[in-house]
Amino acid sequence: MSRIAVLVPGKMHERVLARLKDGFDVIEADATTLDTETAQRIRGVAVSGTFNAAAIDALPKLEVIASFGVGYDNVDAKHAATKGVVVTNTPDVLNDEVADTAIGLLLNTIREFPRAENWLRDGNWKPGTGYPLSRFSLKGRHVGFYGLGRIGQEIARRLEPFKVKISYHTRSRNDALAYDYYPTLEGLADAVDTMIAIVPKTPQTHKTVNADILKALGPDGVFVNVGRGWTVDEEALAAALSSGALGAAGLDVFYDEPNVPAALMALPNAVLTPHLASGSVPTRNAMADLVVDNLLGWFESGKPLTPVAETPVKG
Ligand code: A2R
Repeated sequence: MSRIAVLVPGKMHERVLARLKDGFDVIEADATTLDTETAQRIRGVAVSGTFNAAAIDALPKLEVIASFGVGYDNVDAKHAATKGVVVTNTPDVLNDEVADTAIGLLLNTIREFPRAENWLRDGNWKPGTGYPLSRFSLKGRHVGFYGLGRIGQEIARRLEPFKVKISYHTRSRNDALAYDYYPTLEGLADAVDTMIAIVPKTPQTHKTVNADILKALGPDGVFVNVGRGWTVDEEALAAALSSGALGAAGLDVFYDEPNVPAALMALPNAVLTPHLASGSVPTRNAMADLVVDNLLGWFESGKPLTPVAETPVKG
């Protein structure tokens, strides 16, 4: 019996490729450049980059797209749904890693550990000298979450022992949570001095962290983003950090990755990391396994493990 053909367009985690090659006929190519016969054979896709409507339309027998990562804004899940094509992502297996990263980034931003290390490595630590005291402390802060889903709640749980006050803004209140709820992002920004953004990239979240929100956080305010750069007006952020309207920022995600604006690069009060929140070997392996297990689940029993909200079947 011939094997099911699975397309892998673009770069993909080695473990996904190795496991897929055990059970599937793996074709590494772009969907829109395939010859008709090959395109007709493809029933599954494993992708970690973009898979748009044109790519979906190029594969008439497509049943499932397994996307690597929890954010699946790079896949046209709505279009897939209109064609009965299942889309899966890799939620939950990365929650702990991203939450750990968020706490590290928050502390690095507030206590300036990366700058202090550079200062030491540059040979500045001499008898009688010391790295300047950090302007800010985490102690006593009021942390507002913009987004409090799977990852946000893990970050919040980790923050509780730090004895900070925690509040949040989401579209709907979560009655299971004891934190203060703010129905608007503006209201949250007015109330808190520290904001952690962990919302998906959607039309509604575009550049919502703007000059007004940053100004509301204030000169002692700290902004951390581990969700998507799409959510932030980066020009306004750089201006606020530069003028002192905002105290400091820790950013793992950017609007146009891997292009980080020069204005942000030049700022001493910004801690910048290259979208590494889930980037450990164990966590990326777990994400890779979930990509493959979603494809196996679909083709073996018609049940993907983690279909996205738009998808026509439930797991
Ligand atoms: O709005 P709600 O009640 O659906 O809460 C979700 C919130 N959220 C928003 N909050 C305010 N305004 C919006 N327009 C909006 N859209 C979504 O973001 C929920 O609290 C949170 C998303 O949580 P999850 O769907 O569980 O996602 P997870 O696994 O925490 O990952 C978040 C994002 C990914 O989509 C990637 O972009 C990134 O983190 O790695």
